[in-house]
Amino acid sequence: MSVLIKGGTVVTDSDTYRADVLCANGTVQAIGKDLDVPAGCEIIDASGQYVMPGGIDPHTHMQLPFMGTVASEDFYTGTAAALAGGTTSIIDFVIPSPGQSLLDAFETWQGWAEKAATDYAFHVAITWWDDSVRRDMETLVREHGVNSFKHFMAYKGAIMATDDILVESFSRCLELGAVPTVHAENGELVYHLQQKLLAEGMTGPEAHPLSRPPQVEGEAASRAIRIAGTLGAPIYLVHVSTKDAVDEIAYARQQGQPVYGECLAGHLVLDDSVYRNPDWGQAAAHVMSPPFRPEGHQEALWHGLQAGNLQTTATDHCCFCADQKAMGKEDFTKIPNGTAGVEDRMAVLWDEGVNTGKLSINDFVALTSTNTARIFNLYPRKGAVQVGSDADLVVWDPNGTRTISAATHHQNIDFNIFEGKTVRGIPRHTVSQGKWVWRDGELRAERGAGRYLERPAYPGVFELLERRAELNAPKAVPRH
Ligand code: DUC
Ligand code: ZN
Ligand code: ZN
Repeated sequence: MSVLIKGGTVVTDSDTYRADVLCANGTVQAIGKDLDVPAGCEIIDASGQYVMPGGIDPHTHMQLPFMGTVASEDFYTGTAAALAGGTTSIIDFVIPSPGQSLLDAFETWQGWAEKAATDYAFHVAITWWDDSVRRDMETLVREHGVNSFKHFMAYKGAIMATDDILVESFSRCLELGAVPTVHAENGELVYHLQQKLLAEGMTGPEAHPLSRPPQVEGEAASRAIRIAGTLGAPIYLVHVSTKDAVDEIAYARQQGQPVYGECLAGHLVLDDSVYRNPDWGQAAAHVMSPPFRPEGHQEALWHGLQAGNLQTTATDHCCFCADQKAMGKEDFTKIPNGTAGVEDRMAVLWDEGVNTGKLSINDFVALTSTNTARIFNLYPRKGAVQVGSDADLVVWDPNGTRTISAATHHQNIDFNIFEGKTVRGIPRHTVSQGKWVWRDGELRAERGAGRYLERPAYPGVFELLERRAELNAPKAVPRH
């Protein structure tokens, strides 16, 4: 089965040109003007539209067991929704319970992910430490294609990685050629502030952002960056949400440190007023960590993207429905943390980034797929439109519109943080592994079609440094 995407404009992180794209056997077979139509080939009319690499969401939590419940979106429903949004790969997180073998947890997540409709990879969290963790990290890198390890600096008493663990694990990552990543929030401060707020009688969702103010993220970002810097390891900060953390990243990069930052579509457009909604359910539905931030931080994130200090966009897609959020009715610290977005990330970034002139269309590609593929060693299989790359593509209609709503989205959650927002610029068609799976509103996601993506380690930090230079290379692309 082959698919010809005809008459569109190909957009990569560096180039924009008119060409047809022929996909067969799961890969891109040819790119060129007026390609011949092979017998039996399906044709996607892309005239007036952009043909771009399918999105890669580097931060999702499908069916995560968390805070006494399990995320409502599973690997099938979540990846199907991703396809409807133009995203064709995800990187999810294996999160072992403290004391649990990393390899056992990895096997469990692999089992859950078998039903995925898109290709997927895993970061593995380091939630505790002993010699077996050290050994298992090597096995994961060498035998299972894991090249990134996640550290939660928050969630004290649960999955928090303390400084001793950060030092051991970052050092081990460096030896193995893997990228350490961090959820940067000072867990001790969060715990302290949570107890204080509860003692003062603040039990509702409005207390959530007060328990995790921007300094809590800035301090942890600085600490993680400096620990990595001292050891000579690279570091990637997930869901950077504050000016405080962007400034830490910018400063370190200026000193030549290989530091990378990710930001979430939600943090770019929402602020902390969502927690002051008098409707408890509406406010609780926005409880995630880090929280939405006071006005001003959003602009700092956009500047971080524009300046190249933040390189990737993600969602932290982690769905909990109203009945699950209700677990924290009497105590905000028990509201399961998480919001959705895997279906909406690309359209929100286009609407708020490209339509406003903040980003070029090439920046958009870099920020939705290519940079992630480069940092996590999936490029050019993913994040590219090249002969030989996987035929994971999105045909983007810059004039199409959609009003985002929980009533019409494909995500398995009863709430949408972008509810009512009308975006201009939508994924009209999505091709995954060479198959036309999103056809102008018709979703043909296939349960179990997704493949596990092995991500080889880098030989060492030096190659990473080279790639960082590549990422930072000035591009002669005018702003859109
Ligand atoms: N933050 C969330 O909001 N949910 C899952 C994990 C996390 O760090
Ligand atoms: Zn996190
Ligand atoms: Zn997360």
